[in-house]
Amino acid sequence: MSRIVNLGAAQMGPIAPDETRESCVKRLIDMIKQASSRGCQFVVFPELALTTFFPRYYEEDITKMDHWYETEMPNNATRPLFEAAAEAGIGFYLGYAELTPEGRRFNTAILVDGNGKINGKYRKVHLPGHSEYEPQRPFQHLEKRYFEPGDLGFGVWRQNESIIGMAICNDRRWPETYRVMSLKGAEIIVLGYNTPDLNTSGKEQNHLRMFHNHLTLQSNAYMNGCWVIGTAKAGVEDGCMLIGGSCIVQPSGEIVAQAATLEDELVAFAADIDICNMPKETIFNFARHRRVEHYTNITGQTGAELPDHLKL
Ligand code: CDT
Repeated sequence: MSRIVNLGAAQMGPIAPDETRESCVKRLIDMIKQASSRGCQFVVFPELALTTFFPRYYEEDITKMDHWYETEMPNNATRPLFEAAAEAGIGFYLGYAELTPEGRRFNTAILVDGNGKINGKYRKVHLPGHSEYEPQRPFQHLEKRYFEPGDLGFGVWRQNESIIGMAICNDRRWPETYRVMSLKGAEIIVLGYNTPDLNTSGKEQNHLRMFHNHLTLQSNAYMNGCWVIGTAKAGVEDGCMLIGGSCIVQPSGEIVAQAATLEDELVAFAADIDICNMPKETIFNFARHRRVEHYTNITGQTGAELPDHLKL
């Protein structure tokens, strides 16, 4: 059997701090049009795709950052994206900063179906960085200041004849992220990212940043028998270099499509979702092989702890 879904990773180049939502949305719509001409049915945009990566800026009074957040979705600025995607029959993943009516702040992604309806919402669980100003850093990474940890868990949704799960950026470095969704039947796990590279040259210099990016996506695709899409915001954004390397990974762990630039760029692949079945029924047949009695540390503790017999 084969169940083909045409997938796209729609990488964005940098977003300047003064770039408007309308301008970002226009860039996203341009990529939806490309996706349509290439037959895509589902497209993944980056984390915080409507603004610059504002957690690099310190502000004492958090409410002075409110203009970076969306208070409703869709809103006047983003509605044209929903309409353009619906017209093309394309579903999408979109990352943005969410400010709730109660004043709660989350790093959020939504799953929108091919009719322009929000089908699912995810709020980033693993928030990297710090909450106070750290003068030794060339760039701040204040996600712990501007967001609370997500409160929705790792959901999965039926869309495009597949089961899709969402994560955001740093979540991709944690195997629990993928395993929880896989245990809920995920076949495609999608995420956007903003990953700084510590130079400002406009070139990716620390090869480990890219190696670890792909290592996490590829190894977890393999170990969970699922498709994984990772989509970057890339290039030099307000002086801060962000890695690219957006890609689509098949359940073997191999990359089947990868961005070549650090700019707005769509990569696409006709994915057979049924190839998830082979690993899920054999080597990674969870029901047959997992031994949960030996996994209690994973949910019972956060930090590493020596077992009693090794404590001095
Ligand atoms: N956006 C995001 O989660 N970025 C992190 C970088 C953390 S470096 C302080 C990442 O894991 O790519």
